[in-house]
Amino acid sequence: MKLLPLVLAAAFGMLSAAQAEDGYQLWLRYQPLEKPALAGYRGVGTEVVSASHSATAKVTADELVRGLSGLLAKRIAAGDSIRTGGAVLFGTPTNSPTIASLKLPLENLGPEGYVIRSLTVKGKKITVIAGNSDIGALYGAFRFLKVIQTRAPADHLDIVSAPAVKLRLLDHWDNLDGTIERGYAGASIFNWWTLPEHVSPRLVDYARANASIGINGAVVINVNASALILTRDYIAKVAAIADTLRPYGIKVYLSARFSAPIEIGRLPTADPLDPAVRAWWKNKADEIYHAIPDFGGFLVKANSEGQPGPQDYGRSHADGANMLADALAPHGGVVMWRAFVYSHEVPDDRIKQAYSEFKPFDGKFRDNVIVQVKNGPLDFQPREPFSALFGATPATNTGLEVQITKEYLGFNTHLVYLGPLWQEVMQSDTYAKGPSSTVAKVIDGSLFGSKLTLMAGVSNIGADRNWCGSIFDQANWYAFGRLAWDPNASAGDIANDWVKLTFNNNPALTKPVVGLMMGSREIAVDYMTPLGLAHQMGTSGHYGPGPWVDDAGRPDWNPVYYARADRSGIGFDRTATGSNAVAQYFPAVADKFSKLETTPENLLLWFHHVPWSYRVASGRTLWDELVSRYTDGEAKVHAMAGTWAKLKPLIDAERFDVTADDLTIQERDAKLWRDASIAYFQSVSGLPLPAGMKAPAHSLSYYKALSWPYAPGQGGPGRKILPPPEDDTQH
Ligand code: GCW
Repeated sequence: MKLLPLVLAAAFGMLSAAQAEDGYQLWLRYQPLEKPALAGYRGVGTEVVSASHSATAKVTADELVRGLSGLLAKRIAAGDSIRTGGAVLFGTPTNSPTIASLKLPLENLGPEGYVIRSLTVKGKKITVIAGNSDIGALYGAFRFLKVIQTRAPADHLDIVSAPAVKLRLLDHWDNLDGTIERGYAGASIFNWWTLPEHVSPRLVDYARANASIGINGAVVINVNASALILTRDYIAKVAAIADTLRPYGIKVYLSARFSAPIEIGRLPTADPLDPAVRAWWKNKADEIYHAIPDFGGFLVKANSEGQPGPQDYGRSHADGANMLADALAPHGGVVMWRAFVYSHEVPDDRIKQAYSEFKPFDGKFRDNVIVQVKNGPLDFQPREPFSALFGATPATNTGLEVQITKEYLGFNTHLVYLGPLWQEVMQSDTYAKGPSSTVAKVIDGSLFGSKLTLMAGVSNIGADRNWCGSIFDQANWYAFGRLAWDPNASAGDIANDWVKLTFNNNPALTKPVVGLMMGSREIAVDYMTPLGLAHQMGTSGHYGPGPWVDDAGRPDWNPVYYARADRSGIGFDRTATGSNAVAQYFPAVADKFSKLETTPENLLLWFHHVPWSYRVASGRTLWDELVSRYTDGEAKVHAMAGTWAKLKPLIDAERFDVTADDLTIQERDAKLWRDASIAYFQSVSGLPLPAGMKAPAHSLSYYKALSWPYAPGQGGPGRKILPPPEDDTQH
């Protein structure tokens, strides 16, 4: 008799979940509810019903069966008509006469929105999940499962939701050799070598996870792109990925190397105004769409960090983007053209360059081009102000790029939840059209009425069993999807959901864990780059402190370029007396950042060169404050580890232990950051440590001599590309 639960568990596909808590199942664990909670879901019933036979409807039914049978620990059947009371009916008004007859408020929800309603139809209690397309219903199904996973009431549901942003994309910086630039979770999940014949089943779970949070596109290779991806054999491989992701509403996109017409097309030039080049891209687009009819489009990094681009031929970013846009337009594809451009040949403050390059071209881009702007004007630092480009180009589609992988925030071993960082960006007020012109409104298109909207996140996914390199980094993937769906969502609510889905619903656990997450980003800022400092990381690998570095090959890659510390003070003067970057913001913002007194303290050294003796809000001198911030950061990581240790009885051993180990690494790193930074800045300021502050453990020369040649995430294409042989297929 004892066998029965085990047999049932196996039948419902729950066995693997019970066996290993290795993080593979992410937030889709569907563990059986506790007995008291189960009682609340009796009305959900035992049937999943749909009249649609599309591939998407099939995976929706599979997910509902999997989720409900796991959560409710009972047998759930899938069918095409309601037989008993207590069914879950999903579909669209077109494929379900029942849904059509209900006249649900679907008109303004677009192709991806959904309605979930608890109803009684012909005397039977049902939960209806309806969209205008099967994809909308799939999103609704995941939302419905979340209701039960988080133990929210499910008997009087009336949920209406639609995404605010059209393109919600993961940008993979995955290389064709399987490495990932800035990837800390193992090798790429795209196994180019065995594609297209073998598609890893893991890609199905990848698609499920993405669909569950509304992600609807993936750029599958690095922006530092290899042109090989555009060759016939690789297009076939990409097509196999596209076929796998399609039922989940996910389109594939490719990074396009601007010089591909030369490298694989045998043309002498890649000049965007050259007719042969234009024809080459047009043919290439036709070829791709022949293999992948719903191909999303191209992402381009051009004339940035050594990448080729239109400026190599004296042409503009608009010329380059529009050429590709024209090639894709007949097929409905888009071009995402990155604004992350800067050149060491330009003698201006690096953070001003994207704005200077793109602002003059406002209105010059085709409708199917979207300029993709990093959240801050520099490069995914622990804290930056929002990029001045948001709001500055009303006649240009403008999308937001954030980095989910934590290149500058402790890789995969530091517990840093990025929700608050992204929320801070979204809620920043650009003042483009007066107060309340938030970045969120630029991104969702409401500020300027843009139709093509985008939020892209640089993926943190790899082939590690837990996908992201740590359990808590899964929260960043999750939060990205949720914020792309709703840029005004609260980072705290998202964290709360994630903890419930990932661990359990016990408030003794959820409260402290959400607390850990919500405080974590500010703590990382303090031990790495407090008070508006930026880019103080070691060269290349970007691991660990390197505030003294002044030989990185280009001035604007050097930490000393950013901190500008000297005997008199520290910080980058970006006011009118300095680089005047403040002038790129709208007047209300520029005024605020121009004055020392009105600049938020957390951006002080970003905008001002401040004397060491300046008194900050705490009453301390700037020097004392800087030392205290580093010290606080380190102390708070120690406290985080203590909080986690107390949670041991509430978490499975596997996920508890690995996270505890990561926190030990984070403590070690925070101490290193604190000590090395203080040792260096003290050598510059010549000031004594504030009373009671412990001295760095080592001398400055010790810290300077440290190096981490094997810091992960430094893989790159770097291969010589030979054009493939001419197609000599014998028909
Ligand atoms: O953050 C920097 C990274 C590069 C990256 C670049 C970019 C893909 O250090 O590795 O290259 O930004 O965003 O293009």
